[in-house]
Amino acid sequence: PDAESYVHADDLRTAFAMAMSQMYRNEVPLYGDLVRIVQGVSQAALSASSGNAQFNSKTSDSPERLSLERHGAIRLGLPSELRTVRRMFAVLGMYPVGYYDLSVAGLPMHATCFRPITPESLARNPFRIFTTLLRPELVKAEGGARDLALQLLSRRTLFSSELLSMLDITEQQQQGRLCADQTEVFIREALRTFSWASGVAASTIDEYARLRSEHPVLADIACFRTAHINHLTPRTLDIDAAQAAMVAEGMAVKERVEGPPRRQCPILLRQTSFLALDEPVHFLSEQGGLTSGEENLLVKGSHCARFGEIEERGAAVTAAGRRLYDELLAEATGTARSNKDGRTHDEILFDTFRDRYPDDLRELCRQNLIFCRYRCTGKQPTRTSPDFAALLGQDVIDRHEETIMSWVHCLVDDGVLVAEPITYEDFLPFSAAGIFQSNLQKASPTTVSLSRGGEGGDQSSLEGALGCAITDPDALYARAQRYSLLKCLQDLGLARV
Ligand code: OOG
Ligand code: NI
Repeated sequence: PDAESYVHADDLRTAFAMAMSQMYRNEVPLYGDLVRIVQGVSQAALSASSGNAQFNSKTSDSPERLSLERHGAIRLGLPSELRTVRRMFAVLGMYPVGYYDLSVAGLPMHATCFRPITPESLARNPFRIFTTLLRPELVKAEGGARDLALQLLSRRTLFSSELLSMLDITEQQQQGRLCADQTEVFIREALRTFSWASGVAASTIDEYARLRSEHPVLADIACFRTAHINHLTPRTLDIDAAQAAMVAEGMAVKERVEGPPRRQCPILLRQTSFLALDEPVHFLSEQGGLTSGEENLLVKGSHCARFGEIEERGAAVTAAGRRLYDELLAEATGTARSNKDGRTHDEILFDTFRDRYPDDLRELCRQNLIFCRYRCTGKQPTRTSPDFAALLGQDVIDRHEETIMSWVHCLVDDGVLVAEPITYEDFLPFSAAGIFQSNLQKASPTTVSLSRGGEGGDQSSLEGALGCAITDPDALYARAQRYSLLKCLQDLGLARV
């Protein structure tokens, strides 16, 4: 095929995300209600703030783009499943970024996020999928739940042969791209992998109950024939207003918004959800009855896992910014737990961050707490610059970071440069844990599933399963900031890039 017949991964990702959204609205009608509520809140926020420059910079997106999904989540059982999902997402321009150890929250899983990595692709469509993988070694062996889960997983095939052969072909094509005439089939077969499949289980109801009593997430992963998406998440411009609107419509909503408190200068990620629904499921009447016909699907039961979420994103924070966030979050969580003075959790969070996490752009930049993209305004600098003449190439900023940054901050104050926060594109492990816990009924305390508590993450085994390295998100933000600065130096005639 010639160059024009290939689809750009960014366009394919947009088509895929839209098809997934449509599928999920069909499968979970309440999710459609959520999207409608969020759109209403965004419209109201837009009209209330027309003319507010700071707000408008957050909303340079068109109204249609505003309501597009920003992420979804799937849970996988086997390393081989993750490997194929990695190949599938590569076609969509999504690559594994960041490692999330969920054992810190008592979940026998770890995760990565498949997302676009270049600023251009992120600007075109930032859709990402939070992808968890079971860590069977964290499920205790006694009682047989671990073996049962692995046995059920070994019997299922998540991917159609059509999809698999399409992946083989695509990987041989130019830059691993799909041809335009393959798009429809690819999206259809990819979505099949993530569909609810009419709620037909791959286990008997007894097997389901055994796994569920060990840990609900085990049953969610191992008892189904597909890696059903468990939620999708559109963006909201005002998550507190959206949460209130969800409550006003009578939705059962997560108790509180996860993440940092409400701020003038938003950082990281705030999220909330309506609670997972109890949905009808048809279980097999006999063990291993997968290949038999419909008559096997006799036993009615239910399963609670799928929900709808909303998110509001702020600035990506530096390592220092993250340390401060983690510290204040832990302190607020501790205070809320031992709460004596009647303040709500949200009030405690707000009070803990106030005065201790700077909330204006200039301070955030000066204290090197957030990543920014810098731009020249066109105004000429009047102060003398450091001597850049001898410095060329990528590492000019690394080697002279402090000198350059303090000079940059002066140029921002002089109006020669403007700083724009770089949006956080990733997730937060404790927020993710909060989302998980709100949407899975708790494991009974006597059957807590972690066999070896607190031994931490295992990034190299997740990378082994993926068959590639996981990109460090901070390296991407740092690169974007550095690139924008080099561009400024160049525009000011101070360095060659
Ligand atoms: C994933 C939960 C993580 C988020 O928004 O933090 C997540 C899951 O429930 O499988 O999506
Ligand atoms: Ni989510």
